[in-house]
Amino acid sequence: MKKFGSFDKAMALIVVIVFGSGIFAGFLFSYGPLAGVSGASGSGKGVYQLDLVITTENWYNSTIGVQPAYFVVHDGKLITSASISLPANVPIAITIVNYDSGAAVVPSQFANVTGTSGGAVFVVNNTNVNSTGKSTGSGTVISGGVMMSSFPKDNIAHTFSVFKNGKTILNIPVLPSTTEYATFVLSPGTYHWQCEALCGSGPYGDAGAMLAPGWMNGAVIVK
Ligand SMILES: [Cu+2]
Repeated sequence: MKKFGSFDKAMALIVVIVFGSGIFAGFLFSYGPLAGVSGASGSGKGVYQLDLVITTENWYNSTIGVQPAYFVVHDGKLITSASISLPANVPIAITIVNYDSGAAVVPSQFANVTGTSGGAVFVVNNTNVNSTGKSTGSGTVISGGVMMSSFPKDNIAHTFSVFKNGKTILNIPVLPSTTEYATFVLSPGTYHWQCEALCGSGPYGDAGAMLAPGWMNGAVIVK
């Protein structure tokens, strides 16, 4: 075991542990990056980390070409999001890394956050230079990061929306080219997740990925 003699090294280690393990999202319990970083060593206990990545250049078929898709990060790999298993009654810290720079049409009720702690999402700075918000000037341009509970409905790329018996349990709108953090808790059961932004193919954007499990919808099994 290596000993860390200096404060700097200890802090560096903490930063590596916090960011490297994905526990960073746990800071949402205390609603602020500073509070979270200082309390991160304890806040990871009992928190389940769900890391999702949205990429755009995924080959769908020869008619449609490429489509966007959600993936789950598991053991350092991207795996299908067709069925997401989560523990029941445990805080789920979700991280959504969105590489999609374009916005899609979203019904207005899905522009608001539902079901997260504090009814909000922590949104971190646009990650692509050419993202919609920056290139048009009409979108949401975030300096650093900010807590958001309602989003501009014309500047949402995707949503991570979870339903049970037709009821919206969770709704996280995802801005173009951002990373978002939130926490939520689910009771046992079988849920359905769906992106509510019309990000697929066809004249209305409601085909292709929107209809395909593991692309823009799937099951959420909570037990
Ligand atoms: Cu989508």
